[in-house]
Amino acid sequence: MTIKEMLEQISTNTLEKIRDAQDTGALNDIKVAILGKKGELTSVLKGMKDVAPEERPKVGQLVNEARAQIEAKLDEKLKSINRLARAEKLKRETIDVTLPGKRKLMGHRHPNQIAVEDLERVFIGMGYEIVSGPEVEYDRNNFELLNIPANHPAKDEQDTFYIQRSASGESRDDILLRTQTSSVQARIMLEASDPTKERQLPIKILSPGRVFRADEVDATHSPSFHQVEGLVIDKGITMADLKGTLAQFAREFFGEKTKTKLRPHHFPFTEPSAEVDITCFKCGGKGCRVCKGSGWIEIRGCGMVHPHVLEMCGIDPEVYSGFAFGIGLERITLLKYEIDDMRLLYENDTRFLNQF
Ligand code: 2NL
Repeated sequence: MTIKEMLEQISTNTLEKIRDAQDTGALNDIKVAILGKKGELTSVLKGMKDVAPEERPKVGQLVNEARAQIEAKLDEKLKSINRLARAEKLKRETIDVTLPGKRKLMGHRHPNQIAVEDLERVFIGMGYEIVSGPEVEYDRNNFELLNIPANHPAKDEQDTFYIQRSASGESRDDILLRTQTSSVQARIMLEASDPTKERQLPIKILSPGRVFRADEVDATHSPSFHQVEGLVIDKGITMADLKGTLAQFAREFFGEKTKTKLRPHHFPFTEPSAEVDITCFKCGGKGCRVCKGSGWIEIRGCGMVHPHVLEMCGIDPEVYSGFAFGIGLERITLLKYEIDDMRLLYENDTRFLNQF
């Protein structure tokens, strides 16, 4: 066989193989077998030494032509394989944009959360700082510093959850679940009266948070509920500041026409103390179901911080005075949404929760 015939045969065979190749792997095998270092075409070139010198340029040209033709066909086939693969991939990934979408279930704020954020917004507007503290507290922060003495009924085990550290065999009665967020206020007062601490007087804080009482569950009680307490301490704070603050809060939270009244009361941590009533936001004071016919709604207690409390927290009552107030969050939520059973707030029945 002449070199020319050999070249023709290699070309014909190779082009056939290229045509039949199914994937890029097969194409690569062909490339190596023909054009590679030990490939068929390469070995033809190596046989050039046996060709007559005057024939060599002609044969060389034929080899180069065959090579160029094979390379071109390889390239063309590679492109067509890739084109096909791409078309198939696109077909697999087709999205039918006319299909109906899957509705995502969205969560939303719990009515208690809506109420606490509304409350916070009003007090932030009046310059208050929102603070928090631990739910597990020392007796000292929860009771002692707030003028609630050892024999006070609130400290009874029937009312307060005590934490027993029995793992070490040790039993102590000075760690408890806080019964009021005043424990946070006590911590802040201690901090502000310590000259080594960054926080100093005056104080203007709001402490929303979870509190605990050993109560049986019913329509108005739960062993765990939420309180929002406020505390302001500065030079020259009076009962007028307290009344003005609560009146402004009531107008912003319950409506512009809401009136506020203070009724004398007693708390161990304030002197004087009062309970806060507002005109019913539902009937405006005429008497209805929400206010049980009285025209007034009690929204909880307040007072001037007891001088003894200030003193125990390191603040001189001769220089500073302050007021404090406490609001039961659930009570506000129930009133605002006219819900008549507190248990609904904790049962997480979505038929109830979805209404807010
Ligand atoms: C209520 C209403 C109240 C306070 C909380 C308070 C906090 C400090 C000092 C003095 Cl640090 N008072 N908080 C005052 C009055 C009422 O909560 O009905 N509590 C049983």
